[in-house]
Amino acid sequence: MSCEKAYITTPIYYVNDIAHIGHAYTTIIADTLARYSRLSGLDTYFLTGTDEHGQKIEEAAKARGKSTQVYADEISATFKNLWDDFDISYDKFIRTTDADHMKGVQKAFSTMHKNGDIYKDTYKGHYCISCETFFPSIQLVDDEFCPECGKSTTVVEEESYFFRLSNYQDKLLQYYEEHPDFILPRSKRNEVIRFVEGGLTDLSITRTSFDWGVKLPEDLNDPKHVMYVWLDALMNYVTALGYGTDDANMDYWPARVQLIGKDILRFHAIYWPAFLMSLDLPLPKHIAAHGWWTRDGEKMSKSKGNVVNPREVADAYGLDNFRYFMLREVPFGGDGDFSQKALIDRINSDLGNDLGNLLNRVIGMSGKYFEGKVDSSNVAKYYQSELDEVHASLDKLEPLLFEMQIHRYLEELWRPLTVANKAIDMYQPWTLMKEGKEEEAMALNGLISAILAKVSVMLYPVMPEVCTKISNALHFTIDNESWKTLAKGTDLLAPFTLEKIDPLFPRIEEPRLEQMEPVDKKVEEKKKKTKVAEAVEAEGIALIGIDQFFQTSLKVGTVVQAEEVPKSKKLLLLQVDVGEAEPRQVVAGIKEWYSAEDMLNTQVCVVANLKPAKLMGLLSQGMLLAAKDENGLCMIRPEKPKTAGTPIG
Ligand code: ME8
Repeated sequence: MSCEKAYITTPIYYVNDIAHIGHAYTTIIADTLARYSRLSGLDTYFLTGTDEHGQKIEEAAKARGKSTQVYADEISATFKNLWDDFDISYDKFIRTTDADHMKGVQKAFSTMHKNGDIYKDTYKGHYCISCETFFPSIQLVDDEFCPECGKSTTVVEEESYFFRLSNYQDKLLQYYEEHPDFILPRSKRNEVIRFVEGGLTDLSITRTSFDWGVKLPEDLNDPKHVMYVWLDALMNYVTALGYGTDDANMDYWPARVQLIGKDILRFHAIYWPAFLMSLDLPLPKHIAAHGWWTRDGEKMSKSKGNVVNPREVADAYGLDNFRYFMLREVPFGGDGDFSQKALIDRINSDLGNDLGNLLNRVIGMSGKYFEGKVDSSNVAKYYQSELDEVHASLDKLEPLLFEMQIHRYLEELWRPLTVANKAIDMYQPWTLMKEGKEEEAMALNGLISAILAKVSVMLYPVMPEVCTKISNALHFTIDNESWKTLAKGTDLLAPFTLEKIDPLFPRIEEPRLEQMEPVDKKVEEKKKKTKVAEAVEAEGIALIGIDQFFQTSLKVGTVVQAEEVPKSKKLLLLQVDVGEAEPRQVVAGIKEWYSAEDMLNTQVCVVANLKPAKLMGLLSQGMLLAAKDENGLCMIRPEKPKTAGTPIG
């Protein structure tokens, strides 16, 4: 009998630099899903790998004076080694420079071409090498800068093959409509739908101005073109299964979950399904987009040099602890901040106090009163209501995981631990023993051990090493059988003698990483400060480059309407003309110093590219510049009247 299949993928990572915790996060979530999937008896295939073509990689290699292939080999190996050291349970590590992959991509190109979805024309527009993305001029910031990363774009005018993405607009919208959980979390789905409804233009899918990419199929006889890196990269999800070569594992397709970061949602939720439709292949069940990790509140990126090295964190705090922290700390889809303090709090509190202590208590209890023996025969007789509560919680878990509510999964999984800790406090084994209620005390011992066993089966996908230690101590094995009987079923443990083990989560008092090192020497160089920089930084001001400054769009605005926000002591509701089709609504916390009347028809300076936020239920689409000292606050305004929308900088 063939068993149900589950194919789980991560994005393939660019080899322009080594891995940071963002990459580790995606991979750890995917690993958790793959482990759970195997545990629950699904025939699971887990893919990860590296994305090695494109202009960005060619330039990164050049900058290091290496041949592109040698450079790609080196960095790809650092990803693979990291995942191996992290015991990531992938079934295949694909590289886009693999011959089979390249053959598969060519096959896909030919098929799309035969299906009438590819034509040749000229591309004229802007290209951001860092994002490997084309942008029409209208989307650029100040006619030049990339709207995604803020870097300067390159003007491209070259012959190109195009994919008829515009033909897929209606089909995609219909698909999103009919499959409301195709994009997870659902909040991200609306973003995609709005984008597609805004109109899709055909996609340039080949380049002629550089060489580092997959060539077109030979029958097209057009050797100066290489494929656009995103077409090449997205195809990895099926070429890894043998698409275009031997089809060996294509029965794993469509994927159950394709895990990505929110930065690449558009590629996966629009281009990828359109390519698949063109190839007559089914679409994945879920595209799941997680949020962004920052470090101590700052955006973390390879180019900024403030990346957190996952290996350092895992070495200092333990790999399983790091895995637990990442999955528990942030609701899936939301952004998270990495700080050692938050990590230490999670380890000491959730892991040490709730889980570790429980194991210590049961080891202590059985050692002191029963020579280490645990017998569950009478658990139901004394503690049925506790068992019912535990089983009710466990029953809720599985859907949470595959709906990508992993933080909720862990939250719910902690309830049985609370039941166990409460039971000890309430029934007090030492009192039971004093009162001669030995059978009841042993049953309590059995209850706590069973709860620990059940929790460790379900926690295993997140913390495999720790849970294996717990299961060894409790004399059972975590596998599909125990998943069925202990975690999904109501079985208890067979009688056993508890092994004493060292505490799993010794308390952490101090941060273990003095200063987290940047991951790259180049970054180290960048950090060497000039005298001026030192003086400025001594004032507690972090230096930024001009390109970072230009990421902020500042504009002159005219306040065309102003009113008080009811029930608010601080807020005014302003409509500010910043030279766009409609005025922007800005909620400003200035009422202590300015009345609505004071503000009306005056000019202000507006931060115009802030993400909209809600204040007291009102949408605010910008921020006003102001200065505040002990004498109060004043607005920063242009010295002379300026046309609304005039850029500042
Ligand atoms: O985009 N926080 O590769 P990439 C959370 N090659 N996740 C982060 C992160 C952060 N600060 N930084 C990176 C590419 N990630 C393409 C993908 S797939 C066909 C091609 C994670 O090396 C996140 O999952 O830039 C993001 O989507 C991925 O790394 C991008 O890695």
